[in-house]
Amino acid sequence: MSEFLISNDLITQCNEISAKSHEEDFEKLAILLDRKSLSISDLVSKASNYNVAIPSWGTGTGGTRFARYPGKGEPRDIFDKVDDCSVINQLSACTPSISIHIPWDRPKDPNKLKDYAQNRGMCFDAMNSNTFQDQVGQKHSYKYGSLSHTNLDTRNQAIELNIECIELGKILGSKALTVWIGDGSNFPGQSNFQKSFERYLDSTSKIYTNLPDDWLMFLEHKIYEPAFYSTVIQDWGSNYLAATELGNKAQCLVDLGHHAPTVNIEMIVSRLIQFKKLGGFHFNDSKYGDDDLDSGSINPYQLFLVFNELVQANLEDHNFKPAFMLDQSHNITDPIESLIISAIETQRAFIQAHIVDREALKVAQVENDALMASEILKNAFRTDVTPILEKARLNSNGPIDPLYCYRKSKYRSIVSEVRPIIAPGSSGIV
Ligand code: PSV
Ligand code: MN
Repeated sequence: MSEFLISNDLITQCNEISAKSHEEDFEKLAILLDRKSLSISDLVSKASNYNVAIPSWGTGTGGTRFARYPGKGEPRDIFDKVDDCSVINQLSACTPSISIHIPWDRPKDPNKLKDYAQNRGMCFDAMNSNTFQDQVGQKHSYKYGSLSHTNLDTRNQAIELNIECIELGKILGSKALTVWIGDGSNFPGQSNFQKSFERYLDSTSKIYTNLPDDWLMFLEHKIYEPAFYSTVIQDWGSNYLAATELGNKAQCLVDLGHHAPTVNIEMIVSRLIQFKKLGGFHFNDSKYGDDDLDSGSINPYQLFLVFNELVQANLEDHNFKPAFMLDQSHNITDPIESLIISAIETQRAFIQAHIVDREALKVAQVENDALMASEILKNAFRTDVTPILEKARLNSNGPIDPLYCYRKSKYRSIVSEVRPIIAPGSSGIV
């Protein structure tokens, strides 16, 4: 039995308040979906099977390049982060796994961490290696790069950290390594594009050799930041080339914030799916750059269009199951609230994508009926699937209204009594 941190009695009490309106809304939606020959209970079970991983680093206040304003009761270590993630999972009922970052979350005793997480009903998702920041006492600096650095010793140090992530992940039960590097240049001429890509491929192939057979290696591209002129894995094209060079276990990971503002991300998703190289996602939202805002908070239609591609691909090939993760920075909200709502927003887009009338869409496409095709998509997007998400949570002993229940629990003030206030002043994460 998992030891949850929000009492079941509180969830039951909260649910009593909204039970009647939930049932009424559910009935109404069932009728509406039935008219479209869709079964609401099928959609509820799809929502129940939906999972998105929580980034351990998202549980603390993120901050910007300029400042970080720590919140009350911030997690002190990976164990507190596991606690917060378990609250997110208990209240969203769709986030049972944690993606951790090394060395930020390096456990002294990985077996103890695994048991602790299991006890909270959590498991470990992809491991992440941080070679974009120097740590105290580190021998070689990553100021001028890591896996693509001109110096062999620096590259080897970065390779070693990735191998350490794999070894730790094996104990924790993880099955994937996500590699994102900050390597790049700030000035034209500063680096030789071709040679730095060659060095990156050489380093990643050494990591790849250490990957267990049942693991995947996710490569994450990013257009800029911290490098502002060029990055080594700048775009999905470079990512695809690298993943293809490495082999089948290497897959591309799409972080929604890592593209130029006007790029058609859903089309990139489709291309990578077509060539069997889409391995995973980092969901977030943005208006200008890698803003790391809450998923679905700025452009929910784009999120839906991405899921439209994912769901279509999964209907065509049931084995297609990319890894879903959130990757956000919470600067002005309680990270637990943001992560609950964001997880649910991705689940919402997933269910809305299942409402798309695929047969009608096919006909509209063949007949070049552009307006009808667009209406079919908008029709699904406009459908309020909230009662389906509520029912999926209810079926897992979760709350109908997670935000209300979280605030009623006073979890943040309770933990802030034992978690000391962190001094402000530093800048935030990348
Ligand atoms: C980089 O911006 C990134 O998206 C990568 O996934 C990192 O691992 C994460 O953010 C945390 O900084
Ligand atoms: Mn990311």
